[in-house]
Amino acid sequence: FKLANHIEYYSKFQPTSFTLKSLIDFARDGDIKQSYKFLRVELLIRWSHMRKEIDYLPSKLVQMPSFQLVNSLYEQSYSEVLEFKDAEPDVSTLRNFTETLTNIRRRHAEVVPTLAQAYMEFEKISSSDMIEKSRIQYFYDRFFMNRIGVRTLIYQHTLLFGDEFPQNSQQAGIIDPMVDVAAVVHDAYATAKFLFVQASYPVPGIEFCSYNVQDHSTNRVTMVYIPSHLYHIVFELLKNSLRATVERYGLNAKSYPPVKVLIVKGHEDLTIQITDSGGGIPRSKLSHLFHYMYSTAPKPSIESGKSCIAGLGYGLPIARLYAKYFQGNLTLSSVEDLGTSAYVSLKATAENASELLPIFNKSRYSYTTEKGSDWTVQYKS
Ligand code: W6P
Repeated sequence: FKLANHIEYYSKFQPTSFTLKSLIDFARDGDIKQSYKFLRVELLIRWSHMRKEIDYLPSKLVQMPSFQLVNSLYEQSYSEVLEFKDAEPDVSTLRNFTETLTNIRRRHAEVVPTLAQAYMEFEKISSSDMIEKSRIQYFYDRFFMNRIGVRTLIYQHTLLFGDEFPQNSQQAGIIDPMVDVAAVVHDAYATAKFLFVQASYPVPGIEFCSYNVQDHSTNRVTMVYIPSHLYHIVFELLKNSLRATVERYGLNAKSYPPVKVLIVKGHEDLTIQITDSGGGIPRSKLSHLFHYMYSTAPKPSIESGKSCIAGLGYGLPIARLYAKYFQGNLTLSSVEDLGTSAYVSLKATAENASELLPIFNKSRYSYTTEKGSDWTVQYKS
């Protein structure tokens, strides 16, 4: 039985979308057998949906060596999970499965930079037209979103049932029911600051303000979330704001305007606004910041030598995917020649935070990334 037949079969099933609430409930009450029986099917379903979409990409992109490398990783992982199709959940099978998942997570660690590489290779041999660019943008958004979802489920299983443990004892696997949002922003700022100092860059300050509209007894904002996802989002934005500020005022300015962070927990949304005075960007160029193509082009910068500040390219589009993954969003608005505000909106309650997952749907295959019938829909409770 060939892999293609399995892909055909499993792609007929819809992926199951979890909420943060349901993931926490399962972390408390679920057992490894249930998780095993569910995941050995769900992973194949989610991967099959993505594999089907590859057939609609420009074939020259798919033929690039880096793309083929990624493809072969997925085929290997797919086959490995498929091996468990009829395996009874005895102790050794379960241990084996957990180990397999850990290996898969490691195997796929470099998928994002490798696909960035593939895009560059493709651009070099045949400059893509607008339709190809938007197809690739559409696919990369969906493929990376699928990857975030798969890695979340895999990581959750290995943390709950393997011999790795979460960073924090109050966590339910990778989910922290009481993420201190300001503390995560602080950590991200500290790391960005460290990188800037390493690169002999000045570091603008940071100012905080937070309001908890749900609980008037405190202005401390906590939420149910995956701390590493929040960290990733905020780190990317802070780094951009700090860098814009330094580039605007020059390396030797006497002082720099601080980056301002506003955290508000409302009834429906938890919003983080990050505002800089880094000179802004014209509105016509805002969308470029989320484009995989523009991000792969080498950027001119005032840095001499190489440093980590310029980032790996896909920081912002991936940060937006993390925000969207649980029904949030990330937007930028700019006042040209003044500064930029980034808005991260997340669901304030764990019941509303359901995974947004791409669904393969041939008839709906379009060039846009608009929410529609080729994404899971959120059912209102
Ligand atoms: C800028 C460009 C940018 C991107 C993302 C976040 C903040 C900022 N500021 O000037």
